[in-house]
Amino acid sequence: MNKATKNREVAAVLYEMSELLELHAENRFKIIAYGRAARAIESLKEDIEQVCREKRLNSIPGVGKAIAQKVEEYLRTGKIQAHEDLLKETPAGLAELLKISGLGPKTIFMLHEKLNITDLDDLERAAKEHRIRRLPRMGATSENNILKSIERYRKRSTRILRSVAEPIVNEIQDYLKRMNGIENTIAAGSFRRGKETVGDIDILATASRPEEIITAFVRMPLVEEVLGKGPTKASIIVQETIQVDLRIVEQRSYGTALQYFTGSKDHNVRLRQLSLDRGYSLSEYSLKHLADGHEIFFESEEKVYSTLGLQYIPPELREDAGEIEAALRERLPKLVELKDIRGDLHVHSDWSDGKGSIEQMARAARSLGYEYIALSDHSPSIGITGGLKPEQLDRKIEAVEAANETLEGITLLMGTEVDIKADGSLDYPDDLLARCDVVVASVHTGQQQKERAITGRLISAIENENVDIIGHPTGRIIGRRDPYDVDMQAVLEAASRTGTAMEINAYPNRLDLNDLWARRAKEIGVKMSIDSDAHEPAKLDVMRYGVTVARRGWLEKEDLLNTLDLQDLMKALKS
Ligand code: DGT
Ligand code: CA
Ligand code: CA
Ligand code: ZN
Repeated sequence: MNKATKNREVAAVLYEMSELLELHAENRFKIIAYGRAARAIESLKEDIEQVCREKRLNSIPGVGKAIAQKVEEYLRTGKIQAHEDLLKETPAGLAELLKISGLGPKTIFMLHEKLNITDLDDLERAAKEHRIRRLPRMGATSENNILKSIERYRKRSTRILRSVAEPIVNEIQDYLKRMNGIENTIAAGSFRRGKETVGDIDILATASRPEEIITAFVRMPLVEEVLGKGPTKASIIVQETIQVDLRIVEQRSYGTALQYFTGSKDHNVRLRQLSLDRGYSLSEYSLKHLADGHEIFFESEEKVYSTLGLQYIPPELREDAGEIEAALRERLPKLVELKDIRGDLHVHSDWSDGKGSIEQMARAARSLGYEYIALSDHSPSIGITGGLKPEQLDRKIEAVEAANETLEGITLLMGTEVDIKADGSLDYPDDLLARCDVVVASVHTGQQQKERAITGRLISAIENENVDIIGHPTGRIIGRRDPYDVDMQAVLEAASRTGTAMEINAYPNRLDLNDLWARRAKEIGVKMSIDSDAHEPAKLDVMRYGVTVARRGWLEKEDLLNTLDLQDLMKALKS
């Protein structure tokens, strides 16, 4: 980050404080003071950190003692307590309205007072119902502008699936790697941390002549708009709404820069605090001795962590969720890896709604190096998916056995994804379920049920001794459908009691259990299974997205069913 960026960052926080104060109808002078200080720091020619170090913040016109202290606090800790407090006191939806262009805090305050608007949806409804034009200083035009701004804001702020970002990252990486003078290039930010969705893509690179790389970057064929371009950084838009930031640093700073731009912000704030406690100031460029200003440079991220006395923290854990404490005590988990996965227990074939035959699915699984695969086709009650009628199940068992005899190098298991019906009963009788090697039970209808009903429904499935795994346990489809209104804690406790596994569905827009619930499940002793839910051979490889979720959930190989070898798996399924 160059000087101007740091100044702008500080200014942005002060601007936001001024706006929040105005939202709370605070003292006029205070509101104006924050606004003025923000403007002064934004246009300051000097580096704000330098000014702060030299204790000259007071000399900036418009920066009084109280604000100087807050700026100092921000530069030291990465946040301002008063700012955090203001945010806490503000309904989240209301603070978000500040980001709609053309809507100032004064207007938002009025909308809140007069129309009881507290979030984006309220605002949109009020505009559509023409309730805004009746307010003082508003009219039909302002109403229209508000609707347009909401639309633009929604487009800008939609997060994209990791699986959508991945091919873009790969294309850009391939492009950059072919350039002369490029040393390292890597996707940092939330993408590297493995989040299920990313806000934007952050590429970090090291290169001897950064300008040339920047120039080539903004001219890549996939670029649709250039948002900004400087000597060592640029931002572009691809695929209409997806922002990609590129930063180039010197090779000697690669370790600290990668650490910084990987985030998360909360993790970085904690790490910077820890550095201060140890007498260092950590930045994206170096680690500096506070005592004498001596700078240490790191080409590797591992060295940054070890110098601070920490075990190396994998990017997936960097959310300030206890990882720093664990790293201090060398208690980080040994996270599961894709190569630990020995099979897939939930795939569909053309016996139900899949596109591949049993043999095709099995061959694809074998080429991934799996030892086993369970063909878990649907049961009949979900009509559209062509579920297997009870009498067809026998024929499929025979087909799986036949394929097992002809195919070498992989074991096929007879599976089913049996529907959990609205009353909690299963779509096959127990004696049929008992004939399957693997029973995945999932909810596909009545997802709108009230919490008690849907929780009870999942628990009855868990309590059926034939059920091995609960499929996509929350039913959410990212960006499309919310999770069921389920008491997941109660569900996990039931699963822990009965030894039923929970699925981490690896399909890129499902990914449930999510990272947080996976971690909770582990804590209460529930095993999990990462399943692709593939409906065609080529989709088996979504497994990697599920493994990433598991890693973010702190899971180790031992927490999963499908890291077991066939023999141990069969034992686990029987018990
Ligand atoms: P996203 O894009 O919303 O999915 O999330 P991130 O984590 O990729 O966030 P982004 O793109 O705003 O910034 C990338 C990384 O840069 C972030 O993870 C940590 C670092 N970073 C950005 N802004 C700040 C900041 O104000 N303070 C600190 N300490 N780190 C920051
Ligand atoms: Ca990002
Ligand atoms: Ca970014
Ligand atoms: Zn399903």
